[in-house]
Amino acid sequence: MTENRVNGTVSVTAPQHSVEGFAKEFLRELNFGQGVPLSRASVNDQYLALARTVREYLMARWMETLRRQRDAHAKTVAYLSAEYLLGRQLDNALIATDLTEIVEEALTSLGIDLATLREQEVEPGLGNGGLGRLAACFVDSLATMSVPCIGYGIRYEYGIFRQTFVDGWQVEQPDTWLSLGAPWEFPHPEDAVTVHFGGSTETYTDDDGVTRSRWVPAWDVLGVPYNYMVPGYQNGRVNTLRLWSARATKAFDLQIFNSGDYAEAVRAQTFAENISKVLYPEDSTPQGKELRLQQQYFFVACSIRDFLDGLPADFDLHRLPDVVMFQLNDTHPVIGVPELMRILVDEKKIAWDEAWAITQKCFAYTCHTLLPEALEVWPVELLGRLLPRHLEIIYRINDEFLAQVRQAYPNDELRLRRMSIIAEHPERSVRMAFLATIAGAKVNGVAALHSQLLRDNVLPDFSELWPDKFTNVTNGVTPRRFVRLANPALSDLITDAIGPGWVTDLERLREMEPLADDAEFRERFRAVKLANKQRLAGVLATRDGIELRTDAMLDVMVKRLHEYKRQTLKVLHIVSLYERIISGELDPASIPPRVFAFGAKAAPGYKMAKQIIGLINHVGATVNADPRVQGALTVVFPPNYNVTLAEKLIPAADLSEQISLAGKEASGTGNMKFALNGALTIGTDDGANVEIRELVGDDNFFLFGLLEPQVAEIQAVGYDPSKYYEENATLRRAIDLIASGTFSPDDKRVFEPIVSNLLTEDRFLALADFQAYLDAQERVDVAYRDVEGWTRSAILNVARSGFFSSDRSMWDYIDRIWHSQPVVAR
Ligand code: AZC
Repeated sequence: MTENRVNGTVSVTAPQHSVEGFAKEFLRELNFGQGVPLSRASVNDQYLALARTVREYLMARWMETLRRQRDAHAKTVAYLSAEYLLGRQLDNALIATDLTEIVEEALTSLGIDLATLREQEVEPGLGNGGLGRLAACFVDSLATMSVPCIGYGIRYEYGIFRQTFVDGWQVEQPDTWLSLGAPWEFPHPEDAVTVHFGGSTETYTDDDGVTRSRWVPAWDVLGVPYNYMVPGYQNGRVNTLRLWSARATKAFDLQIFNSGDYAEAVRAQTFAENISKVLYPEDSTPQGKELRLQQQYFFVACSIRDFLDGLPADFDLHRLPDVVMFQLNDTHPVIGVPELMRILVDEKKIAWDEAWAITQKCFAYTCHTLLPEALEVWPVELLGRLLPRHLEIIYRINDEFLAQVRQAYPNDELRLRRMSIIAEHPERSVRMAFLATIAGAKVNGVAALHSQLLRDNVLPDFSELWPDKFTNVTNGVTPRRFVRLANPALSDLITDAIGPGWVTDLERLREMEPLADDAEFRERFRAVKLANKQRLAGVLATRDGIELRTDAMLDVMVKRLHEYKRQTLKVLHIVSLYERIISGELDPASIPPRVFAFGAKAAPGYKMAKQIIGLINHVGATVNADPRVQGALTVVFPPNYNVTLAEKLIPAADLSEQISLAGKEASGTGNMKFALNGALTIGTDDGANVEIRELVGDDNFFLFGLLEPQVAEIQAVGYDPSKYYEENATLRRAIDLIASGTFSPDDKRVFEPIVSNLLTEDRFLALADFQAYLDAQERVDVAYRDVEGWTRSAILNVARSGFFSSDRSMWDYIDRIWHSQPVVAR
C-alpha cells in the first residue's frame, strides 16, 4: 500500500493489479507480517499473509467509502442483528476485487496452491441458521448496491458449535474460530464504549427545577468494537460490519492478586468477558437466560451509542430519523427501543413526547417466525434487576399505548390484556415482539404467506389497529456467494450465455429461459451438475471419509434440525422405500438410484432433535450396508453443516427438500439457493416455497401436502395421528420397522420416543402428509427418468429465480421501510 499526501489529506491507493505485484506484496506480508521466510512458512502463515495481502486491495475502497459517506450526509441503515453467519471471507474478497486469477497465478509462481490456503480459513459462524445468514446476505447486497449501511452485532469468541457424531449421535465441540488468527478483523479499543447494568433508578430535580428520573447503575463492562470489511461486488465500495466484544472496565484487582487469590482477582474480568463469549446455539426458540439478555443489551447499547457518537457535536437529535434507521433483526435487539428513549429523555433532556416521536421513526422490526413459543419474552423481575430504568420506560410506553387502545376500543378489557406489552401469565413478563411492533415505524414478515399469517394470527390486534404498519419483504440470498462463488461452473455457463450482468441484476437470468429448449445448452448444464457432484464427492471424501456416488440423483435436506421442518418425514420416506425393498415389494432396480444427503445441527438442549439426528444416522448405516438395496438408496450425513459445506452441497443437488408443515416456516432461504443452482424443489405450500412455485411454474416444482388453512382446520377439530397409522399400511410398516429396533440392534428401544411421539402427538402432522409426500416422490422419480425434461425444468428454475436476490429484498426495504438512498444512483 502506498500513501500519498495530497493537500494535507491522506489518500490511500490500492496496490497495482498484477501477478508480479501481488506475489511481491504477498512475500512482504509473509516476511514482515508473519515474520517467516517462504521456506519456513506453514500453511497457516501463508493463509494469513494471503488474507492480509488481499485485504490491502480493499483498504483504499474502505477508506474512500467512509469518506464519501460522511460527506454525503446520507441516511444510514444501522442493521441490528445478534447474528451474522458470514461464511469464509477470502473467496468473497477475491471475487469482490476480481483478483482470483491474479492470486492463483501469483501463488503458483511461488509454488503455493490457492485451494490449500482456502481450506485453512475457519468460517466465522456467528449465527445459528436462516436469520444470521440472511443478515450476512443483506449486508453484502447493501455494499454491492452502494447503500450506506453499518451492520452491528456481537463478536462471539465461540460461534455456533462444531458438530461431531459419536456412534451416530450429535456431540458438540466449541468453535475455536479465532485460535489460528483473525486476519479479517480490525479491533478498535480506542472506540470502546462503556455499558451499564443493574442498580436502581432515582428521581432528582434538575437545574431548571424539573423533576426527572435517572439510572444509577451498579456495574459496567466495556464494549470493544471490531470492524470487518463488507466488500461490494466489484464496485469500489466497502461497508462496515462492527461487532462488539466485551471486556472488563478494570483489568483485575492487583491487591487481591498479590494476596494470592488469583481466581478472585480476575473474577470481574471473567464475568465481563463472558458476555460475548459464546453464541446461544438456539434456533427459533428463545433462551430465557440472563446472559442472553445481557448480550442483547450489551451490543445494542454499544451500537446506538456508537452511532450517536459519530454524529456532529451540534447535531439536532430531532433530525435523527433523517440520518438513521435501526432495523431490528427479530426481537433480539428490541431493548434498543427503551435505550434510545433513555438517552433522549434522561441524557439529552428531550421531552418524552418528542423523544417518542423520534424513536418511533428510527426503528423498524422484522419478524422471522410463526411459532408462538419462539416469540421472546423477558420476566419483569429479570429485566427490572438488570435494566431498571428500561423497565420503567417500557411501563410508560405501555401505559400510553394502552390509553390509545382504550380510546380506539372503549370498554374492551380483553383486548387491552391481549395487547399489553406486559403479560401476566404464567409470570409477569415483557413481550418483546409487542414492544417492537408498537415502537417500529414498520413491521415486516419475510415471505408473502408469512407476512399474511403474521397479521392474521400472530399480531391480529395490532394489524387491526395499524393496518399500514405491516408490510412484507420476501427474503433473498446473495448471488455473489451462492452462485458466483459457490458455483463457478454454472456462473461461467450463464455468463457465456447472457453476459456477466446477472451477478448484480439477477432478474436478467430470465434471458436464459429460451436456452431451456436448446439441447446443446442442456447438455452443458448437465455437465456442470456432474462436475459439481464430483467436486462434492472430493470434499466429502477428504472432509469426512464419505464416499459419494455421482451417478445418482442427489436429494438434499439441509437446514437446522427442528420438528416443524420435518426431517422425520424425510426419514419415513427412506425407511418406507427400504422396507418395501427388503420385503420384496419394490425392485430396487426399478427406481432411479438416489443419494439422500442431510445436513443439520440440533440445539444442544433439544432432545427430540438430537434423537432425530441419531435416527437418520442409524437408518443410514443400516441402509448403506444392506446388499439387498443394491445401491439404489444411500444416506449421507456429513457432520457440521455450515456455510462452507453449503457452498459445495447446494450446487451439486438435483432435488431440494422443503417439506415443513404449511404455516410454520416463515420463509426459508435455502430453498432459494437450491432453485438458483438448478435443483428442483419438492415442497409444501409454505414460506417462500409459495413464491418459488409461482415463479418457476407448477410443472417445475413438486408440490404436496396440506395447505395452511387445512392444517388449521385439522388442528381445530383435534388431530389424531394414530388414525393415519392404522389406515395406511405403507406408513404402518415403516413406523413398525423403526419400532422393531432394526436400525438400533444394540438398543432396540432407543427410538421409542420418536415413535411414540409420532403416534400420539405428531405436532407437525408428518403422518397426515406422509402419503401425499410419497406420491410426490414418485412423481419425482418419473420426472427424473426423463433426463431432458428434468434438465429443462432445472434450467427454468435458475432462469426464473432472479427475484430471490437479496438485492431485490434490499430495494424492497428501501422503498417500503427505510426510504434511504444509495450514495450513487440506481
Ligand atoms: C428463520 C426462519 O425460521 C426462516 O424461515 C427464515 O428464512 C429465516 O429466519 C430468515 O428470515 N428464523 C430464525 O432463524 N429465527 C430465529 C429466532 O433464530
